[in-house]
Amino acid sequence: MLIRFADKEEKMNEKEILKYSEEYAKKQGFKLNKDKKQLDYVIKGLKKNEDKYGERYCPCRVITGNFEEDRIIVCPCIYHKQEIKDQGHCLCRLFFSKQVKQGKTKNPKEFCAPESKKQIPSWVNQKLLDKSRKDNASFVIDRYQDQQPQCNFGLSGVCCKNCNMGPCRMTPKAGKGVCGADANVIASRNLLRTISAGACCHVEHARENALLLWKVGTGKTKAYSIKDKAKLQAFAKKLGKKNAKDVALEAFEDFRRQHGVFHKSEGLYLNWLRINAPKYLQEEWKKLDILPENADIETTRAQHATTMGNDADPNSLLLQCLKLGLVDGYAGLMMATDIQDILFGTPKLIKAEANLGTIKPDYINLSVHGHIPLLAEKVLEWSKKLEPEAKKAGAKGINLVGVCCQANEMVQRHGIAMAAHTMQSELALVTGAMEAMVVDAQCIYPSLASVASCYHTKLITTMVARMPGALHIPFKIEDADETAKKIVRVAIDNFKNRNKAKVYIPNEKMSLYSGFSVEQIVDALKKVNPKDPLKPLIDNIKSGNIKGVVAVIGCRNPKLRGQKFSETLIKKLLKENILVITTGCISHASAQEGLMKPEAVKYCGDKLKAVLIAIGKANKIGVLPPVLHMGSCVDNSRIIRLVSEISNYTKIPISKLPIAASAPELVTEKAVAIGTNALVHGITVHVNPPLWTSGAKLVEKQLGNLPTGGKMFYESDVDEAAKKIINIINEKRKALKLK
Ligand code: BF8
Repeated sequence: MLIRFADKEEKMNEKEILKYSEEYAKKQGFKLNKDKKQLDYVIKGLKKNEDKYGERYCPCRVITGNFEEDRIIVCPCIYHKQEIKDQGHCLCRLFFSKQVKQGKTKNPKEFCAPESKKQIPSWVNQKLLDKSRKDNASFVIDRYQDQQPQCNFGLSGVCCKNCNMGPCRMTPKAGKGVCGADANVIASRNLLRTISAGACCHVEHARENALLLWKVGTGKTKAYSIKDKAKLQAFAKKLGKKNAKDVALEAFEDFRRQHGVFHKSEGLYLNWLRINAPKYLQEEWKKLDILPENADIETTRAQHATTMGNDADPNSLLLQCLKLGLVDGYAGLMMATDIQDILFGTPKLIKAEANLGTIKPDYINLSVHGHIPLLAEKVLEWSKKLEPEAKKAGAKGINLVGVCCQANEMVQRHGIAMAAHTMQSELALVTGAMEAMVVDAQCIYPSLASVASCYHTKLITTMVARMPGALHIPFKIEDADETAKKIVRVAIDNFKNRNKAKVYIPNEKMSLYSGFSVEQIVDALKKVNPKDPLKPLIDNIKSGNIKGVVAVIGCRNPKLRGQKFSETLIKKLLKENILVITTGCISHASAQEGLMKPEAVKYCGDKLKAVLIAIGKANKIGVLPPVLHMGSCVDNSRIIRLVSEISNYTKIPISKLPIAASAPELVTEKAVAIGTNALVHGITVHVNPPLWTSGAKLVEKQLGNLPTGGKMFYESDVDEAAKKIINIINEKRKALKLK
């Protein structure tokens, strides 16, 4: 029997609701939220729901309109006691545990379902947002608001539609799905599917690169060449091969090895893992039986295992998650990065600019958005070659800019401006000054075609991306030059259609340094110690001048709304003398905040500041930026390579090093796969907003203490997140007997 907030049928006014809440809290040994603003927000929400639905439904949860389904969320809802036990307060923050010290005041709309479209992230230019609404251009923040409140079963990970007896969702009344799967089975199956989907994106990316390397190596294309011959030779040596073609064939081996049928004598698992991962970890993974046979077979097995009636053991499913983390890390991320470096050059220190202000009023603006740089590299080449045509069309030239991870790829090798992260991709079109946007794969909002139609912009899809209303130009390696030329000409021809009255480019841009590949970091350290470059880094970590290293990576998430969560977290870490490395959309966020330029040293503690000045001086750039840009999301492999090198050098396992990772605004399945890759290496990973596991306690517990030493934790309060990460670093230092 549910406890009803009020046993009487008559309606209550806000004062009465508050009084009932107080009495209930007292009776249960809870306390009410001491933040009057937050409290008032929830009380008003309860009253509003009572007026609208006849019941005081929890204002932060989804209401279906069917009382039989919704009765569990009549305040105080079925979840509140467990939530208070787990996190010190209920979801709406109406009731708190007496033991919990209430943290810093939050805007109530940060935790409760928002109703207002007025509240926008701090990084959104208000004028541009107003313009998007005036122009009827759809925008991610508005769509997010329209989705509120989001489904609570989905949020807690306890719904399943893997078969047509469902969809099923776990409730106190029905703790098992029709097939008998419980919350832990459902959540771990869902998680494995998520990681597998994310890994597929990176594996496809790596495969495209391997195909290009093979075509270059066999002379099937003249459009591309090998830019980093030394890196190719190094990989050829590691693989016992001599040339690009054979290196590519070894890469392909990682997509088809089948024990007893297709495998070479040198190993039964991924070549890219065998030649790159620390040996002690390969032994540990072997014992856990999670070494992947080949990328395709493991993703197929994950699909198979998670269908109804196969693997129903959460522990077994979580081990498969770790295996898929290895697939993602080696047959995806690392292979993609390595081959890109071989083909397009290994990044070196380079200066550039970020944010929407890099779109230029008098130029033909062309943006490359997506992830796989094969076509973008060619578009860059042709945008330079066709400059005279652009001038003939009346423009000052062609301004090529990058969006999302394609920006990270193009900035680290060529200094191309990072105009927008994924959540700003629509705003780049709302400027009214974008002649064309070419998209290839991943993180491309399906809304872009409709936004482009509000302006003169041509949206061009290639590779896997497709959208009704977009111009689709297929990409083939053999036709890369023709395709790129065609795309640049679409942009040039479209310049005449720009409506000047519809142009608004925000005056927001920031300088940054990029290009911190592991090779560049080692080169910079060589200026300090030419014979033993890693030594100065290790010595500074040992002495505490650098207290630790934290990778702050991943996406921008509309759930974070008004907060500058990532930027604040980074500043808090820098203050504690923790060096920050970054990739993905958080690189855009860091750059826009000015954290990837030398002046950001002002946010650092004195010890870290001194190290950055010393390395900067030795490299003649004054001061090294405190947030090192290591590239796109596939370049998270550079982070793994860096920590592996530190581990090999110090002979300390990665799980014991004073390092951590944070995905403070995680969005995509890819990001979950990347996080799993960090976990399988023994790294502690902070995730926010929480993934869909809160309804599956066993899964959450296991993720917090994995057999690889990796630990995942959620924290949505930025002060607490910083505190917890700093504690992790301090504990690891203590265990190593470092000051
Ligand atoms: O792959 S950080 S929103 S762009 S998934 Fe996507 Fe997330 Fe951005 Fe790069 Ni990574």
